[in-house]
Amino acid sequence: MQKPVPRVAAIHDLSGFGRGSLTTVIQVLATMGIQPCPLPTAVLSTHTGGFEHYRFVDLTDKIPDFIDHWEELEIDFDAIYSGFLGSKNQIEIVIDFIKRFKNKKQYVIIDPVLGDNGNLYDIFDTEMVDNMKKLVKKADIITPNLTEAQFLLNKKQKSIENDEDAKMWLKQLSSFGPSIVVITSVLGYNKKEKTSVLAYHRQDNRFWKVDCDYIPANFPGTGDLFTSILVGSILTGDSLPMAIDRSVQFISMAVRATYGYDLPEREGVLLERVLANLNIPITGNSYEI
Ligand code: PXL
Repeated sequence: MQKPVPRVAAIHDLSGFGRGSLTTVIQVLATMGIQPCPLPTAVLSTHTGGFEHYRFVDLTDKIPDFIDHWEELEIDFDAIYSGFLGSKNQIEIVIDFIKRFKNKKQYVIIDPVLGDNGNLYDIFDTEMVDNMKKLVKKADIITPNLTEAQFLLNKKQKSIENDEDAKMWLKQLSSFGPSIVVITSVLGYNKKEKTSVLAYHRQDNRFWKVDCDYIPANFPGTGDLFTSILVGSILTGDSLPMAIDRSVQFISMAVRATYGYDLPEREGVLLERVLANLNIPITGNSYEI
């Protein structure tokens, strides 16, 4: 019997305060009618973006035993979804997880979290980029931001300025393995006051672009929000451009709902205020390029 509720193995850290990683993944997937099965890679008091002295328990040594238990139970997943991973060992654990739980009707979604705004996060170096490339090869869908795409492709060029560039970057990332590539946070493509999301679906050989208004704010956790909504939308039957539209429209609404308050950006967007809007009808805003 087909499962009444799709099931996702969510391999991310759990950061108690600040919104992002598992707190975001669980809320988004559950609201979209999907069962999130968290496999926490680490537990932190807060995320690392803007908080000092955060407390951190690394669960790398414990995860294999948890995975063994899931295998004993013969749990099958409709998607395997990983995000922030703290070390080479954690990347290897995800690769092993995919090998053991992979089935034909399933999506493997990897958000290759490495950096933002042109830089790698402080805790990462170029060796981590090389390790992430190995994981990306195992994915069906990847969602790097512009910075991550640049590092994965080892590009000197810092942005994507036209359709020709966009198609080249997307195809090059897809040639690593994933049949769907989505690049987020592309600034200055065509119009200065917009940011764009670019996407490629290899089987259909189609390219997509979605623009959204640029808001001068930098809330951590919006990358997790974007990919979680994309996973939820695709698993509930949206096409790729509609899934991207849903993510982009929801995030702009969440940012707008937050921006008017004088709150520290490091606490993330007011997700709980807008969560119920995840399932409202959306307007198509994507263009084929
Ligand atoms: O949102 C990505 C992310 C996830 N987990 C932790 C982080 C970050 C980004 O900074 O610090 C712990």
